[in-house]
Amino acid sequence: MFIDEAKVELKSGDGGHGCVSFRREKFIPKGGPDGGNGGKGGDVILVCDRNEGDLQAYRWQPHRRARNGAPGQGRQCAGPDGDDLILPVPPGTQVLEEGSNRLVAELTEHGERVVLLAGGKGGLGNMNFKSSVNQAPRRTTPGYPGEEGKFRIVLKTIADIGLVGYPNAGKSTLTNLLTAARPKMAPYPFTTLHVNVGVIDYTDRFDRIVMADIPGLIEGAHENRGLGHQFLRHVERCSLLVFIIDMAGSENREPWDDHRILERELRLYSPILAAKPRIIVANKMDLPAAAAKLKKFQERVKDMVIPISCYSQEGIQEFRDKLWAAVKGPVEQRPKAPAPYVEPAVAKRLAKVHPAKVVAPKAKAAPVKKSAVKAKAKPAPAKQAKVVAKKPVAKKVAKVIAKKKTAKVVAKKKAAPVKKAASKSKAKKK
Ligand SMILES: Nc1nc2c(ncn2[C@@H]2O[C@H](COP(=O)(O)OP(=O)(O)OP(=O)(O)O)[C@@H](O)[C@H]2O)c(=O)[nH]1
Ligand SMILES: [Mg+2]
Repeated sequence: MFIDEAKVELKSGDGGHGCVSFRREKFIPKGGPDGGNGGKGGDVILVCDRNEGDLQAYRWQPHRRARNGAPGQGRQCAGPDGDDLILPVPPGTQVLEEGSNRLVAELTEHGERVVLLAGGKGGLGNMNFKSSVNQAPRRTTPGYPGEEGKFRIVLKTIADIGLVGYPNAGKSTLTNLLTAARPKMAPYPFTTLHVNVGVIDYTDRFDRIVMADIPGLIEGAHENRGLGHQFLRHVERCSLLVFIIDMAGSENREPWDDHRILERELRLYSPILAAKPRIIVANKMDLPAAAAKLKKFQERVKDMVIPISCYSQEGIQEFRDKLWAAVKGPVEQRPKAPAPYVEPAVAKRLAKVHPAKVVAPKAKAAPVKKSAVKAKAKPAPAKQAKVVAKKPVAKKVAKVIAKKKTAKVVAKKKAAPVKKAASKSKAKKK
């Protein structure tokens, strides 16, 4: 049985008490205090060990404690320290405080050590308290108590890619084909009951990709239907998700419905997991119904789709290459994280409040554009206003100019009779 979660109660060792003792020897009267210190209590230490497969040991033996330090002894002898409690855990283990669910420790690398609970310090023997004024002290200090706590230990498998799909989609068959792992495969749902980790060897590239095959997801897994969705924690650390979809659409399901439901279940488990980049593997392409459905499926889905068949091994080499490019290749070649999902109802409401911020679907894009156009059109009245404001000025100026012109004309007209009169007087003189 594979156990990936366990509750434990741990306690580090108490420190040993200090000792009261006096030196008693022939010919040495009043030898003085020689009580030694107590030993330190043992620590509780977690050690990451790649040879550990799961947390079974903790499920069956949840109460563990380190040894106490021994009390001090006469002749200035300190008590021995208590042995540490070494707890080996598989890579990817998280330790959470029970109740608060605070992450206390996380071990990912082989050989990593974490002191979870420190042992209590030993007490002081009476030899520490001698002085010129107190030459026979009977004083000691007790050992400090060790720490204790209740923890939840959770294993989150470390893998580069995680296979996500409906039961019977062919996840275990693909793992068998590409890696040396041998998960059980059978034509009935929920064959796989726990995570299986396999390694895809790229000997030509001197590289490898670790793949996690997890149990199948079904609609309502977030409500504990099927095997629930807790095992998705094993793909939480993956850098890429690989959706395996049965393209032949067995059990009266359509591949695009499977894809939609898988996406939804991921979102309901964790939005962080749903935001991971993904590629889609269209499996069972050897079956007759698959080719027609693949076309329809590709029209509906934006992510990269790789058609394969685990039976005929069609597309397997291409899948291996694309997988390597997506996980280890240049950053530009890797699939990008999907755009954050917004529920249609929420998108509608948000569009009303923040029209510019919501990326509305195509049909709704028009009102945003209109508003944008309106927003652009708004400054126009201001310009008009300027023009309007300018007009009266222009009119006034025009009036003033007109007045000046008329005045000049009048002046000229008035001046003309003077000239005529002058010419008349000149004629009279002649
Ligand atoms: N025709 C055909 N059948 C396939 C192909 N791949 C897998 N199968 C069959 O599909 C069935 C289910 O395969 P599994 O690998 O056990 O599926 P799974 O996704 O691991 O299923 P669970 O462990 O139940 O979640 C088996 O009978 C396989 O032989 C394929 O490419 N073509
Ligand atoms: Mg399986």
